[in-house]
Amino acid sequence: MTNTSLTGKAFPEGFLWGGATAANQIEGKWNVDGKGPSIQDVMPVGISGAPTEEPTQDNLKLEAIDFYSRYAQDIALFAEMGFKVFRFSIAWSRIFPNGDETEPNEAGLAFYDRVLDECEKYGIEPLVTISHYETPLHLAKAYDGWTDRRLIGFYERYARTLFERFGNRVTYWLTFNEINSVLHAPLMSGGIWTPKEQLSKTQLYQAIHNELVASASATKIAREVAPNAKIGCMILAMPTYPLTPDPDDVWAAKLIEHDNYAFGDIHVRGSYPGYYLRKLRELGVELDITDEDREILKNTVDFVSFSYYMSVCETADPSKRVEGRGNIMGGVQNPTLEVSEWGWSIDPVGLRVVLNDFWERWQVPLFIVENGLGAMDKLTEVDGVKTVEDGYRTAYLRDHLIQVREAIEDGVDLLGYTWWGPIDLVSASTAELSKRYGFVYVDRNNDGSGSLERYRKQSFYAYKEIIESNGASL
Ligand code: BGP
Repeated sequence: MTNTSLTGKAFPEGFLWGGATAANQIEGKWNVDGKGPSIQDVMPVGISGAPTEEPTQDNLKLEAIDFYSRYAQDIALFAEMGFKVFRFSIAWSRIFPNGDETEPNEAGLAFYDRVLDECEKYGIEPLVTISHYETPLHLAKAYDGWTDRRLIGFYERYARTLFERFGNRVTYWLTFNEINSVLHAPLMSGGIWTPKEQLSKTQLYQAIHNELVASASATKIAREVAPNAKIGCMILAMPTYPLTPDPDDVWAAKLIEHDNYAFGDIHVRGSYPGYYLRKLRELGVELDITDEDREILKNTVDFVSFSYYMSVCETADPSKRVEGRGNIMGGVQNPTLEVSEWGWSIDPVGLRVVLNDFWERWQVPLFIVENGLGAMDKLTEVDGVKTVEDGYRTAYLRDHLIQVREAIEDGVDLLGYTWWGPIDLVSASTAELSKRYGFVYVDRNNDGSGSLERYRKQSFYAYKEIIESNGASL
């Protein structure tokens, strides 16, 4: 059901419209200017297969879309669409190539100064993710990633370096991308080298604890060295509906929601909720939590950000389970929804549900920092100009934004919306280029061929118009 009564209503003044990316999916130049390898450089098939020992040429992320060389041109395209905000991540291994050094790599820092120069040129607000699935490879191999609490110290040094260097230029920061995804993708999300099947629950939940402490510690450091910074956590949001009205299905769905809510609860409230402690007890997990950890966790966030692509269902009845495909965590297929070419359910109303749930639960400003449609695009020519006729992408964008406007009308305090990814990039879960999200087409293919030229798709003009009217044209 779409409430059309809001047609023509603009979004709040100052609403931050823009797009979101991650270093490993756009930058390329994986070993240039002192950058060390990250886990992504050995994940040629994303999370759909095992990592390689060393970076291999078939890994599209090594060159990605070469944003490292073309950032000025790309940011100019974002400015042309009218972006107010650009979300990008800093590659940890550009700043600390191995992750455990004591001195940062100046050439890495200088690159992000150049990116910020371009943003400032157009009055685009940067939104910086400190860690987006890019743990330095050395930390994964030598420490088993976040299972080792020494990573807290390495991350603190990295975060402090960023706040000191960029704190006067960047207001909005996210500590970890989709922090809850570590439950499902321990290597990509937690830099954990031990294969998922061999990882014990204690190792996994200790890694989560270590990340949560590191996140809160970054907030504490920011308060000291960059007092104007606003720090947010970032959650993979995937509302879980009961498959049927059977109360057992309702409770099964609630348990999945708890798994994800826990990360927001801890970031916003500063301590572990009762349902989470119960889960740890039932799993027989005893965590190493110090008194100092408990104090650090009290450094709570200024806002909650999240990605939203889809919803799922859950059932307590194994005979009714039909597994759907989806963004990292998947779930039971919702029989009422259409799916994308990659099998992800398309559910604009689910975005309104998430916005209302999160707002009611946490009462801190929210930020939609990812939402988008991955599709097979066909480059074509209209009036002699190369473009993509991607009405399906514009429809997805509009349908979701209409629900966002409804949620704002419901009273949700929302800072902004960044589309994932405004320019074609390498996908995270499958490491391919044919899964295109962009308003800008990049001529590069799964086999690595292509000129890297950029072309405006038709959705480019649609988003431009939406931004220009501050949403009133929806
Ligand atoms: C999120 C990640 C992104 C991004 C997006 C789309 O989980 O934060 O990095 O890639 O999903 O997923 P994919 O690239 O697998 O299509």
